[in-house]
Amino acid sequence: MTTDSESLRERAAAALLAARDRTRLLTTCVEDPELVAQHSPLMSPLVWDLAHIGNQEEQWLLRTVGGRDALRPDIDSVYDAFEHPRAERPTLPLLGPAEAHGYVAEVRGRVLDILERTPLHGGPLLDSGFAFGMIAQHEQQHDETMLITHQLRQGPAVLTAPEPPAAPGISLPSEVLIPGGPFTMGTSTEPWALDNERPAHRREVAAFLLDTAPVGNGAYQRFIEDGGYEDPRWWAPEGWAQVREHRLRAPLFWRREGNQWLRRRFGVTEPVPPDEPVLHVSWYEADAYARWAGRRLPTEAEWEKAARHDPATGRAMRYPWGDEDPTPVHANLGQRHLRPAPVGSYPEGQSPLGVHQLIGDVWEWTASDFLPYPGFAAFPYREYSEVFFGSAYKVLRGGSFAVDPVACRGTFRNWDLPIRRQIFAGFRTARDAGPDAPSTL
Ligand code: AVJ
Ligand code: FE
Repeated sequence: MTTDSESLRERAAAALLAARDRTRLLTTCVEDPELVAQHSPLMSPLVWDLAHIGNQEEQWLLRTVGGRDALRPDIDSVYDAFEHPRAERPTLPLLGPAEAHGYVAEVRGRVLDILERTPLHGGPLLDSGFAFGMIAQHEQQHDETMLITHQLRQGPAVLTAPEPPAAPGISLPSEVLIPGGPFTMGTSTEPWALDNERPAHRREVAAFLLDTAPVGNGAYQRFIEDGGYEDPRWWAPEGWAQVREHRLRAPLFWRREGNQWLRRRFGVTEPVPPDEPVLHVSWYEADAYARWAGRRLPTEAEWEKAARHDPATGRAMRYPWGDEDPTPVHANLGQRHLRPAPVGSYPEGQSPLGVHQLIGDVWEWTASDFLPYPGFAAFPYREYSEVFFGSAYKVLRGGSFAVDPVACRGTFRNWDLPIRRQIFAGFRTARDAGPDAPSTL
């Protein structure tokens, strides 16, 4: 990556523009009443996300980086995610759709002017245009959140996208051996990496076997058909309690009709495709499936070693395929498609050891709690990551079809509560390799 300041500026401007194009799509494809409505108590009204995107941009880029006077300090509190849980956001004095669109456009106009005039060095917020990259990632993360809201929304389809590529008809081995030995986890050099991805540090990982691809719907159906949701042996106690309380028997959005499973996907009901990674399962469902299969979820360190460690050089790469930014041949990212791609669809995205689809398609639940790396320092604000550290949240890795490349890399960490099912999450499983397995180094 070049660090020439004009190209950094172009990169920042392009990232902001791409995020805004997507935000506009997600907030103009429905009528105004649908923007203001709350489609699920788990989500904000779309119009809250829209103005929250602008408010974060105002706070960080206009006020902090640009040193300009505040534009709408009166609305900071309404769009503070910590002051107001999602369920209560519809009752707040929100900007209406037209006002919210006008507000984000006004902020953006000033921010592009600031980007032109600001040196992209001289401190951690400015270096390599970090603050601009952080805000582009923030907007893209809310775009994914808004896409989840669209998936929860009732009514006919409003979003369309081309189908993902068909998988080449080659059969893959079911699992891949990842040799034991140390690797470098996290990063101290990726310019737009967020605080929780830092710093780079060595980790010892024992040899293990990892599924070549995420668990597919067909395999998950065998768990269901084998009585997986009726047998407490497979479930963590809290997971079993959730199964009982909500009478769970399949992933969210699935419905049984006769002897077929159907699912609703962005307003369309269709048969569940067996070769596609399973989606909309909680951490508890992933954990139960793995136990039923005689396996376990990979730890976060195992996942990252599989995704980044190059056994030929001993070096940690940015992505499974190398250091090159993702392109459409590498991974299903960026909402180009409105679904995960069949297993085996991205041979060019595989890791040196032959693990497929680590990046894109579905977020992958890991066994790990969301914890800071040794040497972690909150930056630029504690509420991005630090306040979430602890045992309440589980880490997800790899990004989904709904994640933009700007917010996806081998080091990127996402987290959520283990009960959550509306997010675009699936999983893959692992097992220990045992004492005779090979080791690097
Ligand atoms: C990293 C996806 C868990 O959406 O809650 C958005 C990202 N942080 N605004 C979230 C985020 C502040 C965050 N996740
Ligand atoms: Fe936010």
